[in-house]
Amino acid sequence: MVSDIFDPDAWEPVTDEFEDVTYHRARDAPVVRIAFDRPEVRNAFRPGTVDELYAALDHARKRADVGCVLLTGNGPSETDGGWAFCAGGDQSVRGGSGYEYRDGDEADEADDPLVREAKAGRLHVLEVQRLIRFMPKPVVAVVPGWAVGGGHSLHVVCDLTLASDEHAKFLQTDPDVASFDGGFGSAYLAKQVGQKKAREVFFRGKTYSAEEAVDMGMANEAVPHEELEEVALEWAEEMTSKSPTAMRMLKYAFNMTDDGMVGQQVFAGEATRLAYMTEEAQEGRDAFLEKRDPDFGDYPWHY
Ligand code: S0N
Repeated sequence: MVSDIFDPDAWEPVTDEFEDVTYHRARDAPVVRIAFDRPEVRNAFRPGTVDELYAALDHARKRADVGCVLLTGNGPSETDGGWAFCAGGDQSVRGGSGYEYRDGDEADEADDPLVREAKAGRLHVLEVQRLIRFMPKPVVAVVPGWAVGGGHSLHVVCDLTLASDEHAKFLQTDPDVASFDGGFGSAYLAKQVGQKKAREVFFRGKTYSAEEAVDMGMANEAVPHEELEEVALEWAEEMTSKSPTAMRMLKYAFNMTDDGMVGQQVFAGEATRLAYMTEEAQEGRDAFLEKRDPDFGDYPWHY
């Protein structure tokens, strides 16, 4: 069972190799669904979860036939019926300097001690945040239950958030467990909800309903729980019907104002890709290869 509200007829597995994450592709649309699959711990992530999440997201990033990613959490928990998007870092594997691989997983089994050392105590969910941020296609957080701590930060960094009106709950516990997301989780949240509200989220640790999250501007819409995945797929189909180039340029344009030189670099990289597609750029390449001076005389100085 993936999730009570998952429609198996709409999706096919991309891989069954993962342990903590499920990864599906829509049968009839260029859309993928990536889900935390640890409902018994409210989809908290351990290092292996983050590795799998990164691998799935990076696969989706590179696929030219994928235009939208739905990021969600499977559920409900078989133990108590609770729903979660993600409850952040798994506190049971938190060591002295970060989250640790345990129980004979990949890092423990690595032959190379340098690899083992490099993998100990990492905070690599931040690499996942950057992947979502810089992915050239929209990522939608589909929130069926708790979005807490590092799970809250993940929904914040996603392009859109769709929430279950019944079970979605938004909570920042970072300072309760002596953790702090000083990047997108807090500063970018403040861009979405304003400084006072963002400080309240972290400093008071209140729980917000889906409706409150929408009112605050950190979620886009709340829909009936049973319809959550159906609506998410509709949103994805709508977005993937649009121009891929325009969508990519828009996402990077929205990012650029907050992302400094890196934002400029990412946006400019796409501008370079577009420029490479022109005859003018090809004249530059051909002149070099043909060992002659380039002739740009035919190309206009647009205004
Ligand atoms: C999610 C909560 C509010 C749900 O409460 P509820 O519904 O009453 O269920 P519980 O009975 O509490 O939980 C059910 C079972 O799930 C286990 N569990 C839940 N969350 C976690 C977790 N995070 N780690 C491990 N186990 C978890 C419960 O223990 C319970 O299992 P049993 O029954 O066996 O005890 C509530 O559970 C809650 O508050 N959870 C903790 C939320 C939390 O504090 N998360 C960590 C916050 N910090 C981070 O995520 C840091 C992330 C990070 O890596 C980072 C690093 C650097 C910079 C930034 C970040 C960042 O992204 O923030």
